[in-house]
Amino acid sequence: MKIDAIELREIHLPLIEPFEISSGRWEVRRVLLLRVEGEGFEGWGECVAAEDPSYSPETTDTAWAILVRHLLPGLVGREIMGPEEVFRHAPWVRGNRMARAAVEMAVWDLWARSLDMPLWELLGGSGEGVPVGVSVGLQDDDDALVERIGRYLEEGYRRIKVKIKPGRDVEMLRQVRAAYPELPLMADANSAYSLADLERLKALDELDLLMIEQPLGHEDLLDHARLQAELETPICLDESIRSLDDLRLAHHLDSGRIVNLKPGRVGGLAESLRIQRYCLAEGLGLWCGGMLETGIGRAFNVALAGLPGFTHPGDISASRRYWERDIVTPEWTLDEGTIAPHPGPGIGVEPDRVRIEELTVRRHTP
Ligand code: OSB
Ligand code: MG
Repeated sequence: MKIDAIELREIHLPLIEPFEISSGRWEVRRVLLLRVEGEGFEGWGECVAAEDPSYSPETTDTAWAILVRHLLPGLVGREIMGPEEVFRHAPWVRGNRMARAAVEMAVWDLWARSLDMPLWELLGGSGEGVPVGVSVGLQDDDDALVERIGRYLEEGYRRIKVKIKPGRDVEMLRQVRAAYPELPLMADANSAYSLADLERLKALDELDLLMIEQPLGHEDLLDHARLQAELETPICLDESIRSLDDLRLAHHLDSGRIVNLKPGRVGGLAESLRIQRYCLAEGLGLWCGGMLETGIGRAFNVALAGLPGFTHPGDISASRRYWERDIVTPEWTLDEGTIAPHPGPGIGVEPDRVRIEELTVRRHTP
């Protein structure tokens, strides 16, 4: 297929409420959206980079620069054999996986639409609803957290992830556990600890958590291995896994036993599929994470999470958990704790062009 046109834009979309983690705080998402055209079809992608480098070194602005200067030039007019080789013209571009993923995923959508096939089917999924959980940001106090969790459980979410940081961890989780003894519960530290906190981290073992996500440094696989050897609770890696190569090393070291897979973090769906197959073959736990995506990015997560090997509910929540109004129709909704991919071609949801236009703050057409 020949890529006939590309349009990159930045939109600003305020979250319903601020989302706070140990390393940062989100209030308004500055999201890059990509629209690609080919053979009379259209595909959409979303860049998950955040406003500041508190989760990953990439940001909305670095992704914009890499896309405009290095990834998009040379793409329009190019004949491609499939989404996995969309960057054949730029094999020398290193890292910057969130920027790459935005293009790669837009081309997956385009490809699926040109085949008149849903993306989940193209990836090999069943189209069934995927079990989902919710990730709860740091709250002002423990009562607010317990109350908030109760509301999400009423909505049907099947697993609760709580953000933790030093001083807001063991005691706080004890309160949650006391209020909900049977709850499938886990904690995400976003790299807030070091091995100097070993005793505190070991105290988490008593809380019957499904897993502890990314307790240590965002690149520190060695200390994660040392920690995993001391803990009963499985460690789940998020920030540390930027590629299948990272995962192979983590597995070799036994740095963790579960992977939070975010397609944006690893450069797109092709690398996500490699990681999914590896986890399946090696018996590692796997689930699909989130980056507070709009309904466009969410569609890719829903399609991915339906593949074999996904062992836990994902951080894939309904549109209304994040936005007053999403930028796709229909919005993503929960059905008995699951979210189902739509049967239509590609990502199965339609971007709301009028609204996206209103939210646009800059655009670029290579
Ligand atoms: O660590 O998984 C994380 C959001 C932004 C950055 C990092 C993380 C998160 C989440 C939210 O936990 C997941 C979601 O609901 O999209
Ligand atoms: Mg995480």
